[in-house]
Amino acid sequence: GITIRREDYQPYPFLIPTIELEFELSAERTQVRSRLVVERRKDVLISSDLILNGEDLTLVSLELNGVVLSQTQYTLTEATLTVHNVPDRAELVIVGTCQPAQNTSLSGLYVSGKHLFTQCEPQGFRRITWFADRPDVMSIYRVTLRASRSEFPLLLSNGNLLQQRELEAGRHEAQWHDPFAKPSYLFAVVAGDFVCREHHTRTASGREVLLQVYSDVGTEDQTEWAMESLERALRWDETRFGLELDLDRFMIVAARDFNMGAMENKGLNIFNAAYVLANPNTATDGNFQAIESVIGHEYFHNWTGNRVTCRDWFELSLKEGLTVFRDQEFTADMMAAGLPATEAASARAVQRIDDVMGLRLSQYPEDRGPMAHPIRPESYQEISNFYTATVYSKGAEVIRMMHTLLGEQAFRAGMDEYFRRHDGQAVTCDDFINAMQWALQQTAPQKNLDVFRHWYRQAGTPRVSVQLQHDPVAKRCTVTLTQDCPAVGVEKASPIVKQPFHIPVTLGLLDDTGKSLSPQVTLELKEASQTWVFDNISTRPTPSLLRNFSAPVLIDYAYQDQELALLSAHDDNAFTRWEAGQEIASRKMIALAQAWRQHAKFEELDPLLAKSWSASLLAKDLDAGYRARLLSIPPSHAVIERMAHMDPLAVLEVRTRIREQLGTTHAATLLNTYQANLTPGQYSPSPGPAGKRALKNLALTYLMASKHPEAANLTQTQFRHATNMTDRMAAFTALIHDGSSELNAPAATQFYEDWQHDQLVVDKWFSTLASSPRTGVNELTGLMAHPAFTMRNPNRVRAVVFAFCMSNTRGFHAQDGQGYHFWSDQVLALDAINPEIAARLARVGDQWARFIPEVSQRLHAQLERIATHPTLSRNTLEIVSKALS
Ligand code: B3K
Ligand code: ZN
Repeated sequence: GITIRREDYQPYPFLIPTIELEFELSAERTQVRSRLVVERRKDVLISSDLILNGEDLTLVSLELNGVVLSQTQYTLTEATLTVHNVPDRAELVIVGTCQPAQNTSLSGLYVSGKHLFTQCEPQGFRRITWFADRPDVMSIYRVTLRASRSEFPLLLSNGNLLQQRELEAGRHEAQWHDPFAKPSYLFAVVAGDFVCREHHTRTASGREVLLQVYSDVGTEDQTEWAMESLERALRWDETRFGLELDLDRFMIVAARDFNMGAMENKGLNIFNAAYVLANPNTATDGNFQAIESVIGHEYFHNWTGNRVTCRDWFELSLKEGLTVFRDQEFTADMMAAGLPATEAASARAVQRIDDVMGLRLSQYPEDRGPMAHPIRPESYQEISNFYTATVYSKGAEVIRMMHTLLGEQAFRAGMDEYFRRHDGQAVTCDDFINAMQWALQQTAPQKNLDVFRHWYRQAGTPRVSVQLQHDPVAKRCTVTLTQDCPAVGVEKASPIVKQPFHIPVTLGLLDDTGKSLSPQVTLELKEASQTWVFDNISTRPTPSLLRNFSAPVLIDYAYQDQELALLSAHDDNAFTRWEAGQEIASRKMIALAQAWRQHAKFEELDPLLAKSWSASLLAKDLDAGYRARLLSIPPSHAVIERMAHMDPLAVLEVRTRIREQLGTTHAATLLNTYQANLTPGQYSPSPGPAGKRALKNLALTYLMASKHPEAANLTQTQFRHATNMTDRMAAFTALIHDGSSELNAPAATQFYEDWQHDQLVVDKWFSTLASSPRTGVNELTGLMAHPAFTMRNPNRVRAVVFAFCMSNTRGFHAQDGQGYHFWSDQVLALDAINPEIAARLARVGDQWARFIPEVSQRLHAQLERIATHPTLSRNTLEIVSKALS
C-alpha cells in the first residue's frame, strides 16, 4: 500500500466557495450534476491543473465556463479527474452517475431498507461526485433533490429547506441550503419514507429551533428517549460550554445499515438505528445510556468538528478526542444530576470506571500491537483504519489531562479562546493546545504545555514506577515517580529517541486505618524521574495512586496484599477503591492461570480475593451500581492483556471457577442481594434503578454460575416475567451461557419467537448465542445459516461474527484451531462486501505474537492466508501487513 505522511501536507491550490448539487435520485442509478465555483489561491503555487477525487463514478459530461471540454482537456482515472489549464476563476459543471444499490461498502450514497443514505466521512463524498474531498476545502452547499414521490416521500439534506414542489410524472423536488461553509465529509442526503418525532424549543439566546428524529415507519414508540437526549445535549452544551445550536433545524435519521455508531453531518445527523431506537421493552439500561452518549457526541460535534474542523485527517483526534471528552462529561453530569453529593460522586465514579475499562480493553492492546500510533498518527495507508480507540479514547484522556492540569475554569477559557481564534477554520491539534496554553498562562504564567505536546507525537502506554520511602524519625515520606515508554509499532523502525511525557498523577496517602494522612495532590511528572517530599507523615503510608485515573498510564508499585486490601476497603476515592479490588483479582487470576496451565489444577480460592469481594458484597451502604462494579471479576480480556504470554483458555477457566466458588460460598447473601435490589414499578433508565438492576442481575449470574438449586427457577421466572429488556436480557444471557441444555434451547426458541419482528432485539439474540461458551464454529455456522442472518448488515455481522471472534473466548480459541480458520474465512468474505468492516475484523489478529506459542503460530498462519489472498482491499491489506511486519 501507499503510505501517506502528515509532514507532506500541502494546502489545496484552489478555493471552492460554492457548490450546487442536483440529484436525480434512484436506487439503481443516481445522476448528480455538480456546479463548482473554483478560485485559484494566489498564496499557493502549484500547476494550473485542478485535481478532483472521484471513485466508482461514471462521467456523463464536463463543462468549464460554459464550454464542453474535449477529452484532451481533462484526464480521468480510477481515482481522480484532472482538468487541465484552469483559469484563475472558473465555473465547472460536472455530470456523473453512481449506483447506490450496488454500493455494499456503505460509504458514499447507498441503499438501506427502502431508503437512500449517504456516509461521507472520511472519503465517501468522492463516491457521489468529483470534488476536492478533503476537510480543509470548505464550501457553501446548495442542494436540489429530485425523486419519485411514492418511493421517496422525504428528501433531506443539510441546513434549511428552501422549497419543495411537485414535478411531472410522480416526481418531486426539495431544495436545501446550508448557510455554513463545510468540508465535503459533512455533506448528507437522506431520501425515503420515515416517521418523524418533532420538538420545538428555544436556544439560550431565545432563537426558536426545530428538533426532528426520523425513523422507520412502525418505530414511532422508540424515539422518545433519543429526542429527550438531544434536548439534554443542547442544554448541556449551552450551560457547560456556552455553545448554542446555530441552525433553525436539527435532524437525526436512523439507518438500519451503518458502519459506525453515527455521523455528525451538519444539521442532518445520520445514526445507526441501534443508537436511536429504544423503549423499556426493547432496550437495556446500557442501550439507553449509549444512546444518550452518542446523541450527545454527534450533537457536540456541531462545534467541535463542524464549526471548527480538521485541516487534514491526521488531525482527527482534534475533533474526536475532544468530542469524546465532552460526551463523557455530559454523561457524567447527566448521571449525577439531581443526586445528593455522595451519590453524585459514586454515579460519576461508575461512569469513570466504565470509560476506563473501555480504554484498557480496546486502547491498551492497540498501543502494544502493530497498529500502535500516536493520537495524531504520523502516517497511514487507509484513513478509515484510523478511527481507532487511540484517536478516540486515548485522545479523550489527553484532553482530560489538560482539563486536570488547567482546572475547569481555565479549561473553559481555553475552549472559548479556541473558538474565538478558529471558528470557521480547518485547524490542527497544535492550534488547540496553543489556545489551552494561552489560558493556562493567564492564571499560571510560569507553566506551559511544551512537554505535554509529546502525547500527540508519541505512541505507547507509559509505565510509571513508584518508589515510596518513609523516614519515621524525620516523619517524612518521599515519592519518586519514574516513567518509561519503549518504542511501539511504527516507532520501532525510526531512530527517534522518545521524550518524557507530562503526566498528572493524582495521589493520596492513607494510614493503616484508611484515613488520609495528607490532602490529595496532583504530581506533575515531566521528566524521566522526579521526587516529591511529604512532611508530617509519622507512619509508613499506603499510597492511593492515579486517583480518578488521572493519566492513561500503567502504574508499577509493589503493593503488599494488605495494602491492596486496605485500599479496597477504605480508599475514599471511589475509582482507586474499585481499582484496588480489581488489582487483587487480576494478580490472583494470573497466578492461578499459570498454575492451571502447568498442572491443570485449580488451587483453592485465594483468601485475600475472597475477603475483599465479600466485604463489597456486604457493603450495603454503597450505591448499588458502584457495588456491581466492585463485585465484577475483571473480564478475561483485561487479565489476558497483562500476561507475558497471553493464555486465553487458562484465564477463562480460572475466571469461571472463581465465579463458581464465589457463588457457592456466598449463595445466601447473593439471594438476599437479588431480592433487596428488585425495581418494581415503572421503568426508568436513570442510574439509581439501573444500578440496582446491574447488582441484582450480577447476583443472579453468580448463582447461575455456581449451579445453585434455586438459580434456574429464579432465572426462568425473571426471563418469563421481566417487564423490561434489561432484566429479560440478563436472564436470557444467564440461561444461554450458564444454564443446562434443558434450559437454554427452549429459551433461545422463545426469545426469537417473541422478538423476531424487532431487528435490534434480534441482534441481541444473535450476539448472546454467538458469544456463548457453548457455541463453537459448528454452532456458529448453523447460526449464520439462519434466515435472519446477512453479511450485508454491519449490526448483524457484529452480533454474530464479531461477537464470536471477540467475545467468545472458548469458541474462538478452541484448541482445534477452527476458530482462527473461521475468522480468516470471514475477513475474506467481508472484504469483498465492506472493506471497512472487514479491516476491523482483521484486527483480531493484531495481538498474534503475544499469545502462548500454539495460539500464536495458528493465528500467524491465518494472517498469512489473508495477506496472500489475490484481491484484498487497501483497508485489510494495511492491517494484515502491519500485523505481519
Ligand atoms: N465522525 C464519525 C466517524 C465516521 C467515520 C466512518 N469511517 C463518527 C463520530 O465519531 O462521531
Ligand atoms: Zn465523533
